[in-house]
Order: sequence, then structure tokens, then C-alpha cells
Amino acid sequence: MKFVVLTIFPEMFDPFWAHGIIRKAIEDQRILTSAVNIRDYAADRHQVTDDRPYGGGSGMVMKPEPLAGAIRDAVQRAPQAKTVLLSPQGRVFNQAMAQELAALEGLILVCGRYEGVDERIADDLVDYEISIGDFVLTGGELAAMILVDAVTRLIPGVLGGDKAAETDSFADGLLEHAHYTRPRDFEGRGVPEVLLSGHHREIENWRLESSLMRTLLKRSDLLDKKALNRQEVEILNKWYRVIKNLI
Ligand code: 4FV
Repeated sequence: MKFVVLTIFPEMFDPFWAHGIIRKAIEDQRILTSAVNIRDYAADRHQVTDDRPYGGGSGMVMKPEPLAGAIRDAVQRAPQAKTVLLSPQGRVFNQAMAQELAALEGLILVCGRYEGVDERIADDLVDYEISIGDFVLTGGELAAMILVDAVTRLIPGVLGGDKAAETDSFADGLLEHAHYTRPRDFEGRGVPEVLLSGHHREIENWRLESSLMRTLLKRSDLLDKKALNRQEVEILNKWYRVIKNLI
């Protein structure tokens, strides 16, 4: 998978490319990454990439010409890639979208700054507009990093053992089960016995119950959206009976 980031601060990505699973994925050539400076596509010698908004008002807007030049050049280098503008006006990013994007050959990620980019860029030169959430950042760079991170870990072989991403939170519409590791006793707090039992079927059941309980308590909105399978319905019915007998 190829990631081309268009930004006026390409150096912001240096530490991002150089650490953890992203660094390993680059070393193993499972992803190709580059951060391109939009300023390099500005025609004037001061490499200006912003200007005052038509209609007045505060702040500046990213000029269309440097952006268009950078996007067209990136598309030429990665014709299969889809172009994404990170902005609060976009579809809100989630795990399902990450899985969709992970199936693509490449992504060209356009990072806005100032008040945003000239609308004619969003209209004519962008395949997707994606938001990482209903809040306003100073720039699209952090949003681009979040997208690269969430997509890269879904690429086969990036996470040790293909199975890892399947048990993700949200992968099956539930929050992930609780995790425990050594020591067995931490400040007097133990670990659920079943996890020490070696009974894989029982451990699987416990983990499903843990996921369902955590989702019910922390994100019941997810359960509203989820099609429950027979086992999940059985577990919820069991709790329902327990609670009913209590009241
Ligand atoms: C944003 C978001 C975001 C808007 C103006 C950058 C800022 C500034 N991007 N998801 N939320 N972008 O707030 O993606 O140009």
C-alpha cells in the first residue's frame, strides 16, 4: 500500500514514520510512504500557499493552484491511489472505513491548514473527504497520521500473525474483551481464573462475555447497531434472567 501525504509540514511525519509498527511496515515494504511539501508546487518565489478569503472574514484559505499541482503530480506517480481530503466536513472515520481503505492500492492524503482549502479542490480533485471526528484541528496532519496508522495495521502481515486485527474492537461491532498479563497478583488484584485454565473454548466464551459486557456498559449504542448472533443472544438472555431475578 502506498501513502503519499501532501502537507506544508512534511517534517511532522518523520517521527511518525520512524517508530513502532509503522516503521516495521515500511522496513518490510508492506507500505510505501512519502510526505510531499505543497510549497514545492507554489509558483511564486515566496512559495505562498494561502491567501485571504473572498468575502472577507478572519483567517486564511489554502490556495487551489499549489494543491492542484501537488495532487496531480501525486496521482501521476500513483495512478491507482484514491485522493482523500482530511476535513471536518468529511465522513467520520471508523473501523469499517479503515477496512475499506486498507483494500486500496494507495492513498493520497491532503492535509489542510488555516481555515481550510479552496472549495474547488474538494469539488474537483478529491475522491473522499474524511473527518476523524467532530472537532477542529489546526491542521490535517494528525488526522492523516491517524488514518495511516489505522489502515496500516489492517494490511495482512503488518500485525504479527494475521489473526490480530480480526479480534479488534469494532471488528465484530463489539468492544474488545478485557486483557490481563503478568503478574498474576497485582496489588492484591488477581486475574480471572478461566484465563489461567488453558481451556480455550471456555476462554473464548469468557472473552465474548467480556466484550458484550464492556460494550453494554461503555458503548451500548454499538449494540443497537449490531446484528447479534445466537451465542450473543444467549449470553444477553442469561444476564437478563439474572437481572430480572434481582428485581
Ligand atoms: C480535521 C478533522 C480538521 C480544519 C481546518 C484543519 C482542520 C484546518 N481534519 N478531521 N476534524 N481539520 O479539524 O480531519 O485546516
